[in-house]
Amino acid sequence: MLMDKDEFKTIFVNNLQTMFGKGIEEASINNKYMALSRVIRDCISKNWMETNKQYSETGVKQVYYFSMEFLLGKALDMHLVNGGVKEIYREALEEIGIDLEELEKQESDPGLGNGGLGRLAACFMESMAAVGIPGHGCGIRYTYGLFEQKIVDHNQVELPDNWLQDGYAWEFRKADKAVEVKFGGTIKSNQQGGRWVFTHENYEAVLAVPYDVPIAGYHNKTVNTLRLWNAESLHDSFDFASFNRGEYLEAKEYRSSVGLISKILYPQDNFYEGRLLRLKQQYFFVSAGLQSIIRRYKKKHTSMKQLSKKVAVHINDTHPAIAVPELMRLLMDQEGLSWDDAWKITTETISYTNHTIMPEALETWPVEMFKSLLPRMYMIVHEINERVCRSFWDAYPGDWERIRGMAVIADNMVHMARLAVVGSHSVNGVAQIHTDILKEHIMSSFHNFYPKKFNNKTNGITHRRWLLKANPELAAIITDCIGANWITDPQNLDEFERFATDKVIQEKVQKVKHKNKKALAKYIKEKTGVTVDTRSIFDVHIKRIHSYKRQILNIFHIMDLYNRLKENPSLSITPRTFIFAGKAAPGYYIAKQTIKLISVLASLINKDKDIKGKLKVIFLENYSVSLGELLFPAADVSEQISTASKEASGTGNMKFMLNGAVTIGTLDGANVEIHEAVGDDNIFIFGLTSQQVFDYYIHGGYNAWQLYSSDIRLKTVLEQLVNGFLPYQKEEFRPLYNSLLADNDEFFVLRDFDAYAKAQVELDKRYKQKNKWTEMSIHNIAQAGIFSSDRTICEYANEIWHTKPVVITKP
Ligand code: GFP
Repeated sequence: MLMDKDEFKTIFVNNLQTMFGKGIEEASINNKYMALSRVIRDCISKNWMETNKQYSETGVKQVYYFSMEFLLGKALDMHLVNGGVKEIYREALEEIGIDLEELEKQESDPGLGNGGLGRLAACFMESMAAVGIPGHGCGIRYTYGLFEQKIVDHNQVELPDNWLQDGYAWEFRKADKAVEVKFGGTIKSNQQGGRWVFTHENYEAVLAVPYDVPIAGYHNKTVNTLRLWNAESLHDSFDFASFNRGEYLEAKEYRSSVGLISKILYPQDNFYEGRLLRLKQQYFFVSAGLQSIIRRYKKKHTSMKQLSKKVAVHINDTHPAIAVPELMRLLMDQEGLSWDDAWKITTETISYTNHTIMPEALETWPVEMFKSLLPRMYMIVHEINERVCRSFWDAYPGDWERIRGMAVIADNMVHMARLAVVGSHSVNGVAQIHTDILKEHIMSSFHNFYPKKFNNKTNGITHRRWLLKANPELAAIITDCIGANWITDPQNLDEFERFATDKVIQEKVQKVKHKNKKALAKYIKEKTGVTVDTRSIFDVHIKRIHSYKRQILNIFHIMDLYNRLKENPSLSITPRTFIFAGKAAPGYYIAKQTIKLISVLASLINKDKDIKGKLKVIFLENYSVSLGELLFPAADVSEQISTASKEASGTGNMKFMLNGAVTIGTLDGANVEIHEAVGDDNIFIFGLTSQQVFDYYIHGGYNAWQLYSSDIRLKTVLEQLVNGFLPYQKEEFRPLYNSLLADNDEFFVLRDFDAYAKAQVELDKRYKQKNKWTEMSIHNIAQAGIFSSDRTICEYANEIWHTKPVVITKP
């Protein structure tokens, strides 16, 4: 990075001239943003080339992280922070009359992901570069990211997220590295010289063009690559041949269907919708990614046999599981290897992370669809299935039921999770409890058959984005107390523990929290018109809207609190601001109703003078990485209240903790490990355990009606959904009401209500002791080090990928 202010200014001004033919006075804010990005881009490019050169020269093993989603967040500020130039550039720009923050606002926030899974991939990319792991991402360059959410008349409305509209400053189109991906057609096989040769005929070919995004490390010279593939027509933008044949219309149709492949991100999380286009997207980027990996590998190696020593391919959930047969195809059909050799290399190269146990998220494709879109893939999957089923049979002779539950093709469906398990050498869950559930329940047969494959890698978050960048003043306090080592060695954050009872530090931490709350309050005022009390508890529930995440439980607690305040306006509670944000999948009815309920409730409560401002409810629209960066630092309370066993890990819980918010949560996902890290005194745990939840599912015995009838608070709140109490159409929330009563409350909202309400009372009590609360807050910050994705990434590198960090030396 350029460290000299004057040099920086000269180059910046020069960029304005060469890029836009303008001087500072005429240039628009966007011009200035682009010119600044260019300064950074150019500096990074040198390190980027050098990184690739050194990777290639040292022959170190490369990791490729395949993911349908990378929820990156804005890049400019991150580059400035990681490059250590933020203050220098801010000052330099100020001297020429430019406000850095205004420029930063110009950047679009690439929403190429739905939630946790995509954000995890982005944190991993940042950590790999920071730690020096030679790790690259492989994904899709969606023209439209996750929809933009607006709330209109209490309803979620989805608008297209046209994030590429003004260009994306951080991508490099590499047209010369494009590859072809083939769909449909037929496969002809014949024997040549004693081996089978497969020819693909009458296929539809699509051009996959890579756009590379540099991922720079922290204060080092490593720049890794995130390669995003764009689908393009193989023909020129105008297909003269078809035009001359009078087939212009068809040619146009072809181009638009090709473009569709990388057009839009499916807005589903934890839910699988068997769309052909989705399967097309999966094969598209997986095939393109693997082809490019093999091409690069072959530059240095003549035999494919070393592939797994030089390359690790990691599949983020089952979405890229088609990598298993595709790598087999490339090794056999293209490189001429035998089945056995190809299978050995494939399984040694690929590893897989499972992210959910929700049955509705499990991907299975109808055989007919799979076969006609990907005929060669089907042949290979079929053969894989035959072979693995034979070995299952040897292990469990006669146990048809078990084998049916393990077969890759069963009941006329291709089961992607099973394909991922059999075709990889490592299967990991994302928190200890989740891995245990996989081993003992969901994948117990596989665990029994392949005990060594299963392992746990508890998720993590990059503390550089989520603390150093998002909450610089808290970061500065920490650095003043314990030095700056924690930025590269986050486990050192535990040295901050010593300051938990230090009154001076407590006061500083309180001041920063209050400042962050004020910034959020300002944003809330701008966006919703509601004034919130910055001395109230900021109780924050931000994540995708999903029944298992139980936003409804939180809402019921708010409704009950409101009822109690109406009854007794002098009820002694600490004023609370309940803040929600999150998107609902467009076709997920109950999730959309949940948003509507929050919004309606907010309109009722926020203007009710009787409760003297003790309660406010806020729904912030369009939750994104950028909004998260404003919310986490301002939160007092972190709501992590999913039904135990359902949330594989959660990562928002870690971001809150790192910013000093105290968790109220169930023993689910990584909450269990957060609880272990901070101890009983620094967290509010309540509700059913996952064992109890399983027991209810297996043995029955849960009766929502009984609870409804015996708990007057619940009865009142539930009735209020349907008796006209809410200022909305009376029958609107009947389906929600029914899901809790007629359908017996699948996610145990009523069952956990009492425990939750009690935990909230305890929390309120504790918040009143200001210094005690801050002490808890500091404990949380100090124990957050193990939840850094630097730790997670090192575990993946050591235990799954078997690769080591490389120090990139001077360019
Ligand atoms: C999924 C799981 C989360 C987990 C993330 C990352 O998140 O519990 O933390 O993956 O492993 F549900 P979503 O993509 O569904 O948000």
